[in-house]
Amino acid sequence: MPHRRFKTSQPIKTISTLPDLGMDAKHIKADLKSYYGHRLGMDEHCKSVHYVYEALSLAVNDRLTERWKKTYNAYRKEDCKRGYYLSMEFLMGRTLSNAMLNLGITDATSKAAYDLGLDLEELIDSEPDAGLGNGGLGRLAACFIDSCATLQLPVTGYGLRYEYGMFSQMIVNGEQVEEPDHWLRNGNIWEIQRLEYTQCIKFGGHTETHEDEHGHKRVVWVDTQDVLAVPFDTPIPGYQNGTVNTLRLWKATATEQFGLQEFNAGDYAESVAAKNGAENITMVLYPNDANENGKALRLRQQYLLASASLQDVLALWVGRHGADFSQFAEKNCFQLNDTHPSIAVAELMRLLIDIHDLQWDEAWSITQRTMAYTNHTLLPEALERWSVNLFKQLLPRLMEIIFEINAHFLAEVSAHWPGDIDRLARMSLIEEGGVQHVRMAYLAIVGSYSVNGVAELHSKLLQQGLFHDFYELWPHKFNNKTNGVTPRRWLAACNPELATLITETIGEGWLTDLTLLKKLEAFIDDKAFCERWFAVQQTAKQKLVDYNKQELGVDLNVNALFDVQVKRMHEYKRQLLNVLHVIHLYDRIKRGDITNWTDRCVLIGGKAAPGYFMAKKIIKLINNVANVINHDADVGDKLKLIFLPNYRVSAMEKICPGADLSEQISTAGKEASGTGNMKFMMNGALTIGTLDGANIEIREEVGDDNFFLFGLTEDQVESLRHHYDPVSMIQQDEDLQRVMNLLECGHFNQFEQGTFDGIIHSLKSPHDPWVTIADFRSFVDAQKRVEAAYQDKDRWTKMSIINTANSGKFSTDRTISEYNDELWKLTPVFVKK
Ligand code: 26W
Repeated sequence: MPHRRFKTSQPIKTISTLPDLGMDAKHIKADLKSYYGHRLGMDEHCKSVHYVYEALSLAVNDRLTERWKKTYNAYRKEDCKRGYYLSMEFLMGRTLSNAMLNLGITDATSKAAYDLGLDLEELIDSEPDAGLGNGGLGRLAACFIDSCATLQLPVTGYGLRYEYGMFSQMIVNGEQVEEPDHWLRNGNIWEIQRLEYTQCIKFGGHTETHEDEHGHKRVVWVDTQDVLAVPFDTPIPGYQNGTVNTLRLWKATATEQFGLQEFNAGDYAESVAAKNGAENITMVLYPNDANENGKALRLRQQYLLASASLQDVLALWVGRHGADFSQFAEKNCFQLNDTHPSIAVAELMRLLIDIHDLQWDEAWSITQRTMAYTNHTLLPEALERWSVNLFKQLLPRLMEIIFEINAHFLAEVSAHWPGDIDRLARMSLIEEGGVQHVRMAYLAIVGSYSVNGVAELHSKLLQQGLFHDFYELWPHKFNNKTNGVTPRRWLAACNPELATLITETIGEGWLTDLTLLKKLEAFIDDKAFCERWFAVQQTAKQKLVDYNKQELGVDLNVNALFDVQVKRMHEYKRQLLNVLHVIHLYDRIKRGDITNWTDRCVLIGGKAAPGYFMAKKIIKLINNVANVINHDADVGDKLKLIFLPNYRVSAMEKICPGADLSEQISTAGKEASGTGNMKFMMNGALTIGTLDGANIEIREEVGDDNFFLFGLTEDQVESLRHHYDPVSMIQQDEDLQRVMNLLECGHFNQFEQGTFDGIIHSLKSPHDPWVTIADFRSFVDAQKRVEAAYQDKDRWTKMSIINTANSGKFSTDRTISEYNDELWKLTPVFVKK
């Protein structure tokens, strides 16, 4: 029993009455000083920015906490339906500036800081990123919970509190070197440990079956090695609306019993070491993006998340409704962020049957009415499959339940398609052949009432391809929810100058109804407005120049076209195509083909999974090409190539306001949606892109004239595969031939012979899945259209305005409203401010 309770409620009432905190500069300043001096024990001898950051954050956090309690009580009082977003990743980034914005105290805090002689920007920049995610999927989860709070929906995020987040990336001799990201080193003032909600998680052991007094079969899971899951809560404020929701992250710790065997055997040290085994579960985020690797530790992580979260929700339910689960499905829903938490389907069955005494059919009906699954990728290598042997060993009871779900499911398939043996094998939750595997995506589909993709094209391809059999069986389950990004972080907080210009032009209100940005279109012929827009863009570019100078010591020309590609390094995203184009521009300079030249800075950033050899080679290539180009006197300001190390959320906040051109150049059909594309568009960058993911919808919104389209369509890519001949394409294109010659003659690796052979080979292979060479000519032509547009400043500015004006669809407020209207059906709860 970790927490003792009071005998009467009297002292609780007395100590819990608090006056509302002041939201003005005076009160914030007083609290900041008090925290600095009293809580942190600092005085004039302290030279560290960190303590001031901490004092300010504590002051801001107090203002979140008082709203947090009101929200919690409002939800309790309403007894409303609740939503839970289950995700292995929440890529939150920094908290302070977003908290100030959403509380509406940015100006007051700036004034407080100014009065105290503090540089607020410096304090904000001293906060480490909470990098508890890989990329798009993790950041989407963070944007989603921001929108849920802004829409006042009672949604809790459940995830894992990794001790080490996404590794930090260093570049040494052009190569990626990974360093552990100990983001909690200096503590984390935003979280509260909630020991009283600790859950116990079972692993290993075996099951025993017996009959209970009613003659029902009962299974008990025994001889387990238990681990505790301790929750840490972070407040998630809505935009100036009094709502503060919760992100609950679980940390694994050892039970008292853990290592007891060793202890009793007299081996104290071994027993302490055994505790590490438990704590290791949430030690580190797996840095694989779109590549499953079947490691037991990851399955443990997934189970800990699912089990702890479901037990937590069930405890809340039982506390209120006792053993009556008849309304559970009407009052609760779970959104599974990809298959990573999909073991929750089997775990909910286990908890309802083994712990809460429900019968199979009732438990299954509840499960199928509460779970919903979002798919985030079509890449086959990303689809999670766990070996049945591993499953049996680690989670024997869950394996039994999955087999039983499968038996019921296959009976349904047989009834639908009698005698269709092939289909049974195709659809089974268990993949046969050599080693048996559990197909986690199929478990998620079978156990859910909804299956969605994250952009129109992606959802269509799921139905026609990957999940076609399931679509035929249950067409009603399938739907699309095009992604978005939160405009609070990705416009108002990261680009305050642009936000101010927008508000001065179209008034307030757009930040919570982003479609209002459309009103900006009325001003595209207003000369004064266009000039201001241009000036704001130039200021943002200058900031990016300063950032590059400070971080990398490089000088960029603010008048050059800033051409940016930042995202995880992956062959399908085709950073290589970008490099081929850069080499082509370099070649043009070298051969004197520079009439009407447009100066260009190409910025590329992103992390490669540590075990992804080819992605790491591409980083090396970018750095080597950059080294040659940036040191060539003939090139000068005409062309620069920069690799931005350690790309992360806080870096994107500096990068996206200053970009002119957004590179969204994946092989058509491979990028499920993309969300970086939306951040750039919202900030007025123009897109050069393929007909892939949400690019298609971006182009629909801005119109063909305001989007630089190139490349094969998804259909064309698929039919090309049968007769793809990159070598002859190279022969037929003189520019491309010259680019390949430069690569092949070792121009970029003079002292590292053969280091890019793998890259060259993959580009020239008729089996290259990403058909990079096939899109080269079309890409170069589109880049020429970009240059022509950029040379006409007035035209470019108009296009930029049109992009921002039409980005309204890509707010996660729209996405979440669709999830809620069509799937969750939660009622907003207004919290008294
Ligand atoms: C098991 C290893 C693993 C890890 C991460 C497999 C798959 C993933 C994710 C699905 C990768 C991911 O982040 N996908 C991205 O999700 C974004 C949000 O929906 C989309 O915008 C991106 O297009 C998609 O690549």
